[in-house]
Amino acid sequence: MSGPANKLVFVGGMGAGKTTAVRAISDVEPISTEMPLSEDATADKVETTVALDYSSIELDDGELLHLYGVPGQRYLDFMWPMVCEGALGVIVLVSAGSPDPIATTLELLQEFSRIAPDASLAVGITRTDEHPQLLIPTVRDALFAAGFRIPVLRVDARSAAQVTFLVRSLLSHRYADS
Ligand SMILES: Nc1nc2c(ncn2[C@@H]2O[C@H](COP(=O)(O)OP(=O)(O)O)[C@@H](O)[C@H]2O)c(=O)[nH]1
Ligand SMILES: [Mg+2]
Repeated sequence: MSGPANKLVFVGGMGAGKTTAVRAISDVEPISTEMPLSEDATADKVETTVALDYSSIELDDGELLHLYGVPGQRYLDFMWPMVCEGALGVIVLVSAGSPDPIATTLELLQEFSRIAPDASLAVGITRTDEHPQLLIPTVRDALFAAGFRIPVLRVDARSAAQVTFLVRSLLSHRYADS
């Protein structure tokens, strides 16, 4: 699969906010493959993504940025290399209410920096309004200590402005690096 070059991937566990984030910043109606949630009803929602979200946005220069949301669950990891091929960036979304947000984030960063070594990385911590106990500087320090010097931002996936800011942080970090 040789995907388009202007490609940005959101990855995260169930309820991290991938579908919501893609929808929030899309110019067009997103395509989401949702399936009814079965027994492991750990999330407070009736559907969860088992495959992909896809949409696109037009950047300031008129270029199209393809957006993908891919599940972070291990048993779906066969999708990761396919979705990441040619990606310029990977944004790890993690809910502040997930059991171990820092460990979850680190694990995904380690996986995706291996799968997509040329992609820039950024982290968005969602649902901090519901779970204010998770402090962003704590997350940032932990990731930094593990070698990830990347943008780490609080983001409400429902907010187009906040998701756009996160995307811009990744893009500007990318161009600052090179
Ligand atoms: N309160 C709150 N809800 C959020 C935030 N971000 C996402 N959500 C909600 O979290 C739920 C799960 O998001 P969803 O996009 O379906 O997660 P996905 O499984 O990663 O695709 C949705 O109801 C979102 O509206 C946030 O920052 N605060
Ligand atoms: Mg989803």
